[in-house]
Amino acid sequence: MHSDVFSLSRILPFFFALLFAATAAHAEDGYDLWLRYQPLEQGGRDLYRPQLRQLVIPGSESSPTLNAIEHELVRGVGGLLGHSPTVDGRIRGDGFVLVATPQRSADVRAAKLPLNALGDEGYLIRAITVRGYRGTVIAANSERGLLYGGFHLLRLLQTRTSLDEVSISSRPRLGLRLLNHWDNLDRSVERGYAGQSIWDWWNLPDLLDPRYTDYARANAAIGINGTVLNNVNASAYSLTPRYLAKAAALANVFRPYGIRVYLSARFSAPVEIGGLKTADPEDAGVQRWWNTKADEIYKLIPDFGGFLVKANSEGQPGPQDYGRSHAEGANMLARALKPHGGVVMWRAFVYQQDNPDDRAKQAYSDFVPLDGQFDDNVMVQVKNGPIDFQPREPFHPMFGAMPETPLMMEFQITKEYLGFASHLAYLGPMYEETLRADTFAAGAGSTVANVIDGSLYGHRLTGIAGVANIGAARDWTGSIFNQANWYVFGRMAWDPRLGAEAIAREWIKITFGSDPQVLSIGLDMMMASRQAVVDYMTPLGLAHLMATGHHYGPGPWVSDLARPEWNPTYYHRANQYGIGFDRTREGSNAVAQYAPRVASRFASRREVGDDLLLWFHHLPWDYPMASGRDLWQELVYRYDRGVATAHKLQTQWQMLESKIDPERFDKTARLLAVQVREAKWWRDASIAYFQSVSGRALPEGSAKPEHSLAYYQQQQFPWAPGH
Ligand code: BDP
Repeated sequence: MHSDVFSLSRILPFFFALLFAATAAHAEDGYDLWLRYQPLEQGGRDLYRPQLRQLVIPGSESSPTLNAIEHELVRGVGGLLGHSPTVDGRIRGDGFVLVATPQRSADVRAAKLPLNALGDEGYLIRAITVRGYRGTVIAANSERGLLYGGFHLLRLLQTRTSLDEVSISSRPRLGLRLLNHWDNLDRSVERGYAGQSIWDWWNLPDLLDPRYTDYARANAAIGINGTVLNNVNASAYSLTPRYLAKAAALANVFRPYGIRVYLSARFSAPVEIGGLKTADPEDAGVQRWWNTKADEIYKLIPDFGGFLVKANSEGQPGPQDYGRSHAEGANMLARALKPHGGVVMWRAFVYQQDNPDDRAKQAYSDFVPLDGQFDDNVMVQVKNGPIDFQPREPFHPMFGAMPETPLMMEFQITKEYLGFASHLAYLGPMYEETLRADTFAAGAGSTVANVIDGSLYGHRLTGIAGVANIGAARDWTGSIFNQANWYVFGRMAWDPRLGAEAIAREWIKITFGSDPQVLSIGLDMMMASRQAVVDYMTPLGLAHLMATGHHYGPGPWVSDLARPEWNPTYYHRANQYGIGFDRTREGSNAVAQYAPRVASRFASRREVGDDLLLWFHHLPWDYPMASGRDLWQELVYRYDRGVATAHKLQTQWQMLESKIDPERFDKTARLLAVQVREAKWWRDASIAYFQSVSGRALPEGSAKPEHSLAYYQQQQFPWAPGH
């Protein structure tokens, strides 16, 4: 008897361990993002265990934020090291982690740490000796700073960075680091490819999906501090009491994680839900309506962040409907928010139906003359490039051109024009390319990053927004690799000078573990991926060649849409003689919107570089390229290269089969197969079309498109997502 019980008690732990291993393996479906906290390999655990024995977070019982930090550290350290630290009120020995502001801890005060320069979101992490005991301190001026520091500590473990002599001090370079959700109240997501909206509007505020908390954790971990809940093509209903109560419920979940809620405001809301006859910003009744609305919002959401507005753009209402300027419209809303500390983020994505000028020039033409006219709680939110989130665009000429106005960056994280959720396209290099571009607006070194971080023109308000790629899909973003785009956005929002490659390394280690082969191959794949998409969709500076409306797949032949600038043919301008959009002085002169140094580079065929060549120049098919090929051959070469890289991504991934858990490996492998198929489709359809225009023979060795041009033109995708 006794021995039976004995053996059972010996076997049981193994049984549970097995069960746990099985569920843990199954649980690798991507839900945990960068909060996986899977056990480190033995060496890592042995390394950190003595350093992470005890957690001391004074005040955690009374502060929701400190409580969240404590939970996260217990869970994170516990998962990574296989045993949780004890939670104590005071330091009892070596291996403590003290997390505190000076207000909360005499030990932090006594250490006289250099906290002044950290602002209210920065933190430091240091090795420290307190009363003879050795440990680590995370200190900050605010609890939010501690939160970011806590997540940084976990990141150190996840990336196997030593804590010996650790000395880190970090603060964000940008004030507003926001996600923009283009989510509708019916749970559809404009340009969303990862399922329905995660906001279950109907059941809010009564049901609070645990996902909301995990969303907040994931964002806080990468430093995101705000979220615009609803689509820029906004419904006025978001501002009704019923929907404000729902937004308030989300704000309550997010608050401990330092995340504020913002809303997209529909300019005509006073008419649509307020019963007014006009939304004219100069009308006293309209101003009053917005003032009252702001008071109502702040009663429900005391830390409400403000409004994001798409006005007089693609059919949205706006101040120009009443003969008023963007500044007059923005200021009216800003005045309503001002007493509460809120901001207006006014989007610059405008182009006019009746304006025959180059679309790439229109936002600049509309906004730059308004510089100096915006109230001090208005920011103008500008897309990275002058057209629309294309696989590659030059930086938007507004950056640097409005010294009096704080400009916010708007990146797209969701891949509307880069293969939806299925293609692997790591966007870090694209963000980096824009942020590091030198506008020369105030001399050399006037990078886009320096414009948006306020340093170039001394702005206090600074920010960046990313159009989210998040949906109700189990893995949040439709693929594991898409998670990296959310991740890199957050990390660059914190510090726009961080490099895409360094962030990719970090993400791979956190996501797949520390195997060197996974790291080197994964890195190679990620860093090659965006250029591959450029190559097989829009090489050499071409843009907007996607099919109409849903933007799924190629449509370079489309030329019959109502507005000229909706047609791909408007952008590539190919004919029997050549291809490209002449934006030099002889053409639309869009180059003149850039500072002279940049303008002359872009205007020069030789200096502009192959990557933006056809964005700025219309050239003959036999134009001699630097490669020795002519333009036609180079175009085909790039399409081929893109397809070849897609194949390579697939082969490289196969090499990692034994090193990645089955569920994540398999899904990624299947998506890479889609990418190969669609890359070839893009290449074949585009070449078939451009060949029909150029009349040129394919270069030797380049395969004929699989189908006729007519075949590609007939493809229809009425149910493509996101539209
Ligand atoms: C375009 C999208 C469209 C958005 C618009 C915008 O196709 O769905 O509403 O941008 O940014 O990229 O407002």
